[in-house]
This record gives sequence, structure tokens and C-alpha cells, in this order.
Amino acid sequence: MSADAKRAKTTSSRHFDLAAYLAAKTDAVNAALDKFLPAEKTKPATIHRAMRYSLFAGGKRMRPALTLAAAAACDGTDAAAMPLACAVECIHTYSLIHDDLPAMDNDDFRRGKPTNHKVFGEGIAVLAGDALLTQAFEIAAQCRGWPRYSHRNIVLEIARASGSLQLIAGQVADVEGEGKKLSVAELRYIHERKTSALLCCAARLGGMSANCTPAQFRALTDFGHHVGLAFQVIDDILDVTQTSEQLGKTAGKDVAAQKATYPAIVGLEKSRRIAEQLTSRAFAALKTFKGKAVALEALAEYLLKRDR
Ligand code: GRG
Repeated sequence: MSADAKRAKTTSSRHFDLAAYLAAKTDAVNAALDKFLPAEKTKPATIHRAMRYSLFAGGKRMRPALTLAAAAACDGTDAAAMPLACAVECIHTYSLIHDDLPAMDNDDFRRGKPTNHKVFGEGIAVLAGDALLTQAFEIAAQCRGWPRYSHRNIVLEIARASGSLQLIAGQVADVEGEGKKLSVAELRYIHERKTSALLCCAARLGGMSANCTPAQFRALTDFGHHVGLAFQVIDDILDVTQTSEQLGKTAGKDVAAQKATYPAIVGLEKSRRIAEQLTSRAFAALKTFKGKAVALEALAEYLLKRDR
């Protein structure tokens, strides 16, 4: 990590036990998701099995962790943030199921297991993605609202991050960019939408659940935006440096699909420096929390150093 990034961190985050934090939050999120989703045997059982198959296949749970950590930075509680943390994970999982379809990236492995369509067939995989997207709004509607962050605001937040101007826009640009030589600006357009929008939304929802101040909301937006961009640069790097076994999904896909990535455009070393700079910007955004954002700091550092 760069000297800048190290300086921007608080002392307390260096002593933060992120592994224990993530293990506890993952358990809590999994238990909440299990309650929110229809039971596996609920008719039609196939769709509920398919939804649960991908949701509980072993994702890193980074987005819900960001929601819970952002809530804590604003003195909120896990209980209030949990519906929103679960809603974001449902949207993320839907996007992965659809991204893996033969019509899109055509991937056989995800989260260390055969992809949804490999197990349930394409039709059910499309429906499982659709159902998880819808489920996200049903879960989010069960959160507590505030005068400043009403249910209307929360629905708009999630719909905008996952709609045709953000998540889907990024995916469209990604698909249309295959085999083309993109500029760094065009690549950033894709990353901002395909990846950063939902990570940023995860952080903002945590703040909303805690009735955060407008200044805290701006800080979480700035933090989420930069962490989200760093996340995708690292994802691009891992695609060329790690094996499929390490990633739990097919490695080397970007090169094979002739996708524009940071390593392809600027090289590995510069890509690492860009990810560090973005993470430094994310740390800087947390200053306003005056040491209360230790979990967010630790998450940002983990996302930079992750190997899967
Ligand atoms: C509507 C047909 C249709 C498709 C939508 C929007 C979309 C498909 C796909 C975008 C999803 C995508 C692959 C975004 C890139 C973000 C990314 C690096 C995801 C992987 O996130 P991790 O590493 O995954 O957090 P885990 O499995 O750990 O949760």
C-alpha cells in the first residue's frame, strides 16, 4: 500500500480483526437471508432451490459487509441495516447469475461451484435472477424508514444503482466493448456502472438505515465510489494473476473474451498503483467519521489486498 494510503488510515483500524468481523457478519447476513427467502420446499420448489443455490454458494459478502459497516460508522445498528444489506446481496447475486448465462459471459463456475444454469438449466437461471432482483425490493421494503430517508428514497436508491443507467448500463458497455480497443475513460465508465454503482449503493444504504447526516451521506458516497472502482481494478488484476481454483470462477476470461481491462491497457504495475490511489481516496473520505469508521477502513484495505 502507498505511503499516502497508510497515512490516511487511523491507528485503530490497524488493530481491527477483520477476519473475525467478516465471519460474524457473514453468519448474520446468511441467517437473515435464510429468513427473508421462501423456504427451499415452498412451491414452486425449483425456483426457490435455484435462488438459494447461488445465494448460499459462498460469496464474499462484501456488499452486505459494507452496508453494515457504513451503518456502524453512523452509529446505526445491524438490525436496522440488515434488510438493506440482504437486498443488495440479492441484487448482486442476480447479476452474477445473469452474467454467467450462455447469452452473456457463458461461465461454468461461480463461487467455486457450477453456475446456476449448469445446474438448473438456462430458463430457471433467468427466472432465479429475476426472482432475486424482485426479492431484493420485497426485503428492502421491510426496513425502517426515516423522514430523511423514506422508503421511497430507499427504493429509488436501489432501483437507480441497479437500473439501465448504472449496473445494466455498465454491463451493456462491457458487452459492446468486447474485442474493441477502449480508452481508460471508456473503461472507467464501465467500472463506475458495472461495479462501483452497487458497492457505493451498499455503503449509502448503510448510512440511510442509520439516519446519517447529509455530510456523512456525502462521505459514504465518496468512499463507496472509490472503493468500488478499486474493487474492479483489483478484479481485473486477479483475472490475470490468479488461478480458477483460487478465484472460484474461471480465470483468464477477460483476455479470452478480448475485454478491455486495466492490466490490458496500462499494464499490471500501473494497475496496482491506480488501485492504491483509489483506495487512498476512499480512506480520505472517511475522515469525517473521526475514527468511527474502522470497519470500513479495514474493508477497503482488504479489498485492495484480496487474492480472490
Ligand atoms: C439483466 C441479462 C441481465 C444481466 C445483468 C448487470 C449484470 C447482468 C452483470 C453485472 C455483474 C458483474 C459481473 C459485475 C462485475 C462486478 C464483480 C467483480 C462481481 C464479483 O463480485 P465479488 O468478487 O463476488 O464480490 P462474490 O461471489 O464474492 O460475491
